[in-house]
Amino acid sequence: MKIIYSPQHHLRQPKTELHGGELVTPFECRQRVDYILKELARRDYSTPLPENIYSLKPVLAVHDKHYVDFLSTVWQHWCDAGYKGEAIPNVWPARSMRSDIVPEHIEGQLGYYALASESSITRGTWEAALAAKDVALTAADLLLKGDQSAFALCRPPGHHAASNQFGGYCFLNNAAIAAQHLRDQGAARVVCLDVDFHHGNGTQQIFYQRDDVMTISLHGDPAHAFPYFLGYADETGTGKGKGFTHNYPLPPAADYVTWGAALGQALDTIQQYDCDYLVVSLGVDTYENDPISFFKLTSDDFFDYGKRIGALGIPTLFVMEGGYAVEEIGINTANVLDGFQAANKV
Ligand code: Q9C
Ligand code: ZN
Repeated sequence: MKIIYSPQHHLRQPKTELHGGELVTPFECRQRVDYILKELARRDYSTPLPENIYSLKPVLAVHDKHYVDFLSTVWQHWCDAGYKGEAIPNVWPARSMRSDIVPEHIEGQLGYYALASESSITRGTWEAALAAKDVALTAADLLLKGDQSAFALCRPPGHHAASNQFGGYCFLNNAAIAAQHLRDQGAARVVCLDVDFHHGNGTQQIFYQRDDVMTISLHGDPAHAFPYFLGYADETGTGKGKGFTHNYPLPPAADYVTWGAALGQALDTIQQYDCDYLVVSLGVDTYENDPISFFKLTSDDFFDYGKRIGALGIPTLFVMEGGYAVEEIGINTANVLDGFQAANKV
């Protein structure tokens, strides 16, 4: 399995994350990628390939043009407004107000395009997000050329990014951009399987009305976990997309017995759908020692579920999402990829 990676992820280096009423050092940090690369190098993986550069066309196939314009200029506008800190949203078009207006002031725009406040925007955020989408598209092109699998080591992650909102450390939805690219290059059906601890709200929203891209997410019950306002079991799609969204909200302290049973149902559903490609939003924040999550998967469990995904025999694109137990992130990620390949060898 080839690895695609861009050093440009270093351009995203926020100093702050609003967490528990404090500005802390962000959980989503550059060291995450360093640890993954280190572990992959220690195992049998070839040197990561650099990303090709793509236009904005595949981005605009899933994201709103005004949102993309906002992301590409927000840091400049924030600085122009005279603010000295990182760009953190602090007001939203909440239920009691209007959501049909995009304010002119950057503070208002920031709230309009944000779905949460933890993802401080800084210089370089947009450039890093662009590179992450190039990583995902380069890896998707490997599948289109016939590779059975590829790993897009994206950072920043993407699955919380909706068609016109950022948040949850995500700006461009790398997995959705890749899935749409696979469709546009000829695939009839694609499945996005999200195994990150958090609900893949962005990916779900982007494909909610469609039957050509199925989205499945296993995650901490949103009654108890971010993003709180999406990811419930009764969200199943709308219009012709009805029945093509699947959610498995799981309770606090869920271990591999519980999580693995939900995965089994998800894998059955995937088998019945007859897709050309599988895009796995690979977050390893389901790990028992993750600092912001509440599942109890062990490092061995990651190998086991990688094997089960591999046993499907579907060409698979792994796209990196979350995982914040930084020192173990490499082992857990590589275990999934190793498991996948072990299944594909037999
Ligand atoms: N301040 C991904 O895993 N809220 N995003 C966390 C700690 C946001 C997670 C609470 C979590 C976002 C890609
Ligand atoms: Zn996550």
